[in-house]
Amino acid sequence: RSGHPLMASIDRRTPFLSLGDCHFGTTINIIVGSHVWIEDSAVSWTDGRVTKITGPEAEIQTTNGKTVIEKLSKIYPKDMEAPPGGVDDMTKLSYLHEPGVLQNLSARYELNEIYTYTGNILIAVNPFQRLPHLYDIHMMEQYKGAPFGELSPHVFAVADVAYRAMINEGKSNSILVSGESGAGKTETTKMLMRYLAYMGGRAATEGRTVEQQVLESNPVLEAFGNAKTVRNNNSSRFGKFVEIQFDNKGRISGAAIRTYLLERSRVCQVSDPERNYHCFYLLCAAPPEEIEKYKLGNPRSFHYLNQSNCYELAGVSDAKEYLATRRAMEIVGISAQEQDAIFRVVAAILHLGNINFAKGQEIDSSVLKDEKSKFHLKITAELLMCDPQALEDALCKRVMITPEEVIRRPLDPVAASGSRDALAKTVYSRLFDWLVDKINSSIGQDVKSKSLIGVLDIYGFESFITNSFEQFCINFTNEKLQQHFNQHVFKMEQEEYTKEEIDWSYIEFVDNQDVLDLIEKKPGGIIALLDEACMFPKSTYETFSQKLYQTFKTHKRFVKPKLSPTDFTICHYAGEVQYQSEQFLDKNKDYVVAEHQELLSASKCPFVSGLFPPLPEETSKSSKFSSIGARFKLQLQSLMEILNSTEPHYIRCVKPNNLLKPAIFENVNVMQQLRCGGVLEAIRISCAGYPTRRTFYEFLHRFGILAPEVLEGNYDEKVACGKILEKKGLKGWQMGKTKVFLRAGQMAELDARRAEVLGNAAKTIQRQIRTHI
Ligand code: AOV
Ligand code: MG
Repeated sequence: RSGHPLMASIDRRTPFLSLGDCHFGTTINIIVGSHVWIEDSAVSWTDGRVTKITGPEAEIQTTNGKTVIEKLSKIYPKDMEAPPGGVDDMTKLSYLHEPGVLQNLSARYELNEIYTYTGNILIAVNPFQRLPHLYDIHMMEQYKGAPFGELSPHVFAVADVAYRAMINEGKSNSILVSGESGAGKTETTKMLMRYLAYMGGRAATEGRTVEQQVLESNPVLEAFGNAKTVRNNNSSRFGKFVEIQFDNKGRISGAAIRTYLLERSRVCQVSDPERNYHCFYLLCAAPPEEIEKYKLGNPRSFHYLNQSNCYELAGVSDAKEYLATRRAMEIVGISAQEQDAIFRVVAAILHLGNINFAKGQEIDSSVLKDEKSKFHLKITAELLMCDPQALEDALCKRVMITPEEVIRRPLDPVAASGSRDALAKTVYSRLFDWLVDKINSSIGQDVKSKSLIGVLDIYGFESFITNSFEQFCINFTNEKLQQHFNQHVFKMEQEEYTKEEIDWSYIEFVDNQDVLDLIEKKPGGIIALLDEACMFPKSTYETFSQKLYQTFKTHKRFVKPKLSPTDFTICHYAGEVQYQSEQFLDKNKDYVVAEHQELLSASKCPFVSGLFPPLPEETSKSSKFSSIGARFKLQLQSLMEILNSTEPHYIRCVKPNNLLKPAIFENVNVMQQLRCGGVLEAIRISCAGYPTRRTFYEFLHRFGILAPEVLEGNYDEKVACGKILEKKGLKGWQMGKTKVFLRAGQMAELDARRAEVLGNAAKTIQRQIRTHI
C-alpha cells in the first residue's frame, strides 16, 4: 500500500515476517548449497544447508541433524560472513531478518556483550550477574562526550546523548525504559541516573547534594514499593517517572518523582513463593531494641507474611538492608522522628493483620476472636496512637446515616476481616505516597529549569493465567507507551521524509489507536463503563461483563471468550490477554471507609493523622466513589504530555530466560519480547526506509575524500554529493532538500572505502617520510 495515511492500520495478526523482504534491495536467491535459517518451534530458528529444491519447496539439512522440507518463501539466507561475535548495531547486519537479529543478540550475549543498538534504540539483555567494570567511574569517563556509536553500545551512551542534546539544544529529553518483569528496567534506570548525576553533579562536597538525594531515593522507594515475585526477586510494584531538572550550566538543580499505581493487594495477600513488600522483612530483621519497641519478632508469626513460605532472598541480608534503608532515608531528608513513625506504621500493619474475628452474639456481628487478637489490637492501637475501642469499632461496625437517625450496623466476621484488610491497604498506600511527596519536597523542584531529563521505569506488558484490574491498567500503560514509540519511530521518520520532500512509499505499521479507544474512550470505553458500573449500586461483575459484551460485540480488539461467562479478552499490540472481571468493580473503587478516616485523623501521632487529613465538608459524609481507573488514565495523559514535549530515547530490556540465571539465552522467549516491544517493527521500518541521513555539508566533509575531483569541480553541494554516490556505484539513496538519505548498510560501505583511501594515504605519507629520511 502506498500513498498517504501516516498511520495506516493493519490487523495485528498479520504475520510479522515481512522483515524477510528486506535485504537492502538485493534479491537473495536460494540455491542448492545455500546456508539458510528456517523456523523451528523449539529454538525459534535453526540453521542448515539447502540440499534440494523442488518447485516452491526446498529440502534442508539442519546443523542439528534433521532433514526438513520448507517453503522457499519461509527460508531466510544466513550470512556466513557475519562476524562470529556479532555486530553492535542491528542495522549493520547484511541480512536484516528475525533469525539474523536473534543470532546477533545471542552471539553477543555469549561474550557478555549485553548491549546492542538498533539504530537509536538500545537493546539491553539482562546478564543476571554483576559485570565488573561495566559501570564503574572509568567507564563513565569514557562515555562522557563520546560521539554516539563510537564506543560499544551502553546505557551511558544513551544518557550521554540525552544530556548533550539537552545542553546543546536546550531541549528536554526523556529516556523510556521498557521490558517485561525482571528484564532489567529498574537496574538500567539506576545506571542512567548515576550517569546523569555524574555529568550534572557538583564538585564533591560534604553533606547531601541534590544528585545524591536523587540517587538515594531509589533504595527508599524500593524498600517500600518492591517485592519478590515469581518473575523477579526485586520487582517494582509501581511505575516511576523521575524528572531530573538542570540549571543553565547543566548541573542538577532539582528533581520530581512521579509514581503510578502501587499494587495494594500485596499488603494483605501474598502467594507462595512471593513476598510482601521488602520493608516488612527488613523491619523484622532490625536491631533488637527496635524489635522490642515495635513488638515484632519472627516474620512467620504474621498473617500478612506467612501466607507465603518465602521469607528470605538469596544473597540479601534483610538486617543490612534495614540499616541501608535507614541511611538512605536520612540522605533524602527524612528525619529520625519521621523514620520512627514510618516504621511504627509498618509494624502496626503487621499487627493489624493478626487481628481475627469470630461471630458475635447479635446476628451478623463480630467480636475479636481470641486473646491473641485482643493483644494485637492493643499493640496496633498503641503503634498508631489511636483509641483501641475506636479501632475495634472501626473494624467491626459501620455507621449508617439515614435522614432520620444514625445507625451503627455490625459487620459479620468476613466483612470485618475485609474492613481490616482495607484499612491496612489504605494506610500502606498513604504511607507510600507520603514517602514520594517527602522525597520530592526535600530534593526540591527547580521551577525555573527549562531543561530536564525524564527517566521512565514502568511495568512491562503482563499476561498471566489470571489477569485482573492491575494487569488491565499495566497493559493500558503499555499500549500508551507503544503508541508513543510508534509515533516516534514511524511518524517522525515519515515526517522527516515528507519535510525533505523525498519519495517514500509509506510503509504500514501496527497502529494501536483502536485498542486505546476501546479502553479509554469517553464515553463508551471500558474504563467509562466500569465507572458507570461502580456508581450503580446494583451492578455486579456479571452485569458489567454483559455490558462489555453488548457494547463491543463487533469491536476488532475485543473478544468474548467462549468458555467463560464473565471473562473478556483484549487483543493488545503484544498479544491477547484474557481478563477476569470478578474484582474489577472493587479494585476500581477508591474510597477510604469513613470510620477509618475518622479513626486515624484523630491519632495522637501527628505523622499518622497527617496521612489522613480531614476531608472537605461535602465529601466527608457521602462516601463518594472515586475511580482508580479514571485517575490512572489522567495520570497517564499527563505523563504522555510531558513525554511529547521531550526528545525521547528508548531502551528495550530483554529477559534472556525465566530462571533468572546468567548465560542462558532462550531463543523463543527472547523473540517473543522483541516482537512485543516493537523492536522488530522498528528494524523493519528503518531498514525499509533510509536509516542514515547526513546534511550535504557533513556528507562532503566525510566522503569528499572519495572523489577529490568532485570537490574541486565547484559544484553545488547537493550535486557534489550525488556525484560521489554515483561514482561509488551505490543505488537506492535519495537526495532530500538539505540531506542525503542512505539505505541501510550504505554508510558502512562508504566508510569502508574511506578507510581504504585513508589507509593508502597514510602509507604514501609514510613512504614519503621514509624516502626523505
Ligand atoms: P525490572 O525492573 O525490569 O523488573 P530489574 O531491573 O529489577 O527488572 O532486574 C531484575 C534483576 O536482574 C536485578 O535484580 C538484577 O539481579 C538483574 N539485573 C538486571 N540488570 C542487570 C545488570 N545490568 N547487571 C547485573 N544484573 C542485572 V519489574 O520491576 O519486575 O518489571 O515490575
Ligand atoms: Mg523494576
